Amino acid sequence: MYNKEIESLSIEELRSLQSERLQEMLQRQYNNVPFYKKQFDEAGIDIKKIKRIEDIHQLPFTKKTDLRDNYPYRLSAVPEEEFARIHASSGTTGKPTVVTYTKKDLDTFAEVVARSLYAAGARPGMKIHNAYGYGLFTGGLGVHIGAEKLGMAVIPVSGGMTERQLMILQDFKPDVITCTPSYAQTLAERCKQSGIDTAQLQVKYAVLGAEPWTEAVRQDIEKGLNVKASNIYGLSEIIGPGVSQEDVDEQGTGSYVWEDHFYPEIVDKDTKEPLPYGEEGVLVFTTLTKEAMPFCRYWTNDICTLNYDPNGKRTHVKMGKIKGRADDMLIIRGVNLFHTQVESVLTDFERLAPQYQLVVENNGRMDTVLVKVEKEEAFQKDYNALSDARKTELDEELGKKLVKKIKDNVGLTMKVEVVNFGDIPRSQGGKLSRILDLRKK
Ligand code: DLL
Repeated sequence: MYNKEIESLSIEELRSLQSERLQEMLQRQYNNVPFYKKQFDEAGIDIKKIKRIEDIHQLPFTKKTDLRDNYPYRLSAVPEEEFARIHASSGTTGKPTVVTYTKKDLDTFAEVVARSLYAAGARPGMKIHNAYGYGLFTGGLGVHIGAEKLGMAVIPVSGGMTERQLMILQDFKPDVITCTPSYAQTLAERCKQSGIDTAQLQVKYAVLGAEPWTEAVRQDIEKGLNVKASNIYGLSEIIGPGVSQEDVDEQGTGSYVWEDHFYPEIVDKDTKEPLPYGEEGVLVFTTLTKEAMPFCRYWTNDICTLNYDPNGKRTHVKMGKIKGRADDMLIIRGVNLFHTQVESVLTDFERLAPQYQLVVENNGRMDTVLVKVEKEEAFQKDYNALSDARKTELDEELGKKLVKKIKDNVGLTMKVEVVNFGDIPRSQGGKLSRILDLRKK
């Protein structure tokens, strides 16, 4: 463990620390941010009465629209002279959401990322290939400061320019790589195409996040890059990467939320009531220590579960993989659909690669989903040598199996088109959208 004392606090100790920190945080919000003062006053909340973290459910939520309405700095709880860093996440429309940090916030950021990298297998003295974008995005610089704090050498590659990434992977000999899972897939594929034997690379661990991914993609990357891959989660509003992290020895059991800094809740997306561990809902975070931009019950819109793992190395709660964002959920003929549900189904198809796209259309009567999925590279070579009739037969056979498996697992009948290897868009360095929605808005 990177910070054994904190990472193995007893639950009682954690709750008591969280309660103390919650009170301080509420004071900071109430005294320094007119928006929160008004919000608490209007809701008739006396923050002095919120003494225990268990009382947090009485407090109002904060949403992304509150950040937009208070653009750029009006949710900051410190004078602008105390800002030490400003990041922003690019909104798809309009202005970005701006997040501010004090010097102490940057120390916290470095601490939680250092813990995360350690849990992912990284150790002091190792080298990390950081392919997250440097700039307003929190990924690049966030991982950077955490890796330095852990005592690693950072190779600040940033995203894109894949040829150069391959050269660095071979020549600079990083032990750890960090990027989005979709870009790790791109890198694995390009290594293969360039004849790079990944067994000869020094890289052993991949720390992947910033977008949803499933076991199907994990297997693809672990095989393709010859690494152990773990999940890193975070969002700019809460700090950036390093809000939670999967331990590389506990793969598939969820990611530890660094609860001494970020208090997680799962709430029902409609009733907004808190849900018990194990139930799926919207993830909500309260920042317990942030100075420049503290958040109370921030509605992330990410859908997942929280679970306490009695066999885990740490005492902090774990969050399951993100199924998707509530605003990215498709509603197809009354059925809720996340693209990760289709991705999960792809694990058992040896001849298919987890490179896919969901094309959503409306045929005038109803919404339809076409799953375009690629053939696996090796299978593609055998396939190319076949007669046209046999090709059609194989495509149909694979398509039929997949339609059935999707129907069984997701509850929807979708059309499937098995396309050639390389036909689906790849990540060029950052987050990749797997959905092409052609319905008229
Ligand atoms: O993506 C921070 C980050 C950088 C996390 C690098 C991990 C690694 P934003 O751009 O603000 O911040 O986007 C945050 O991305 O609400 C989720 O919807 C999604 N997301 C982040 N990590 C994961 C993950 C960064 N591991 C939004 N799994 C979040 C699934 C993720 N979704």
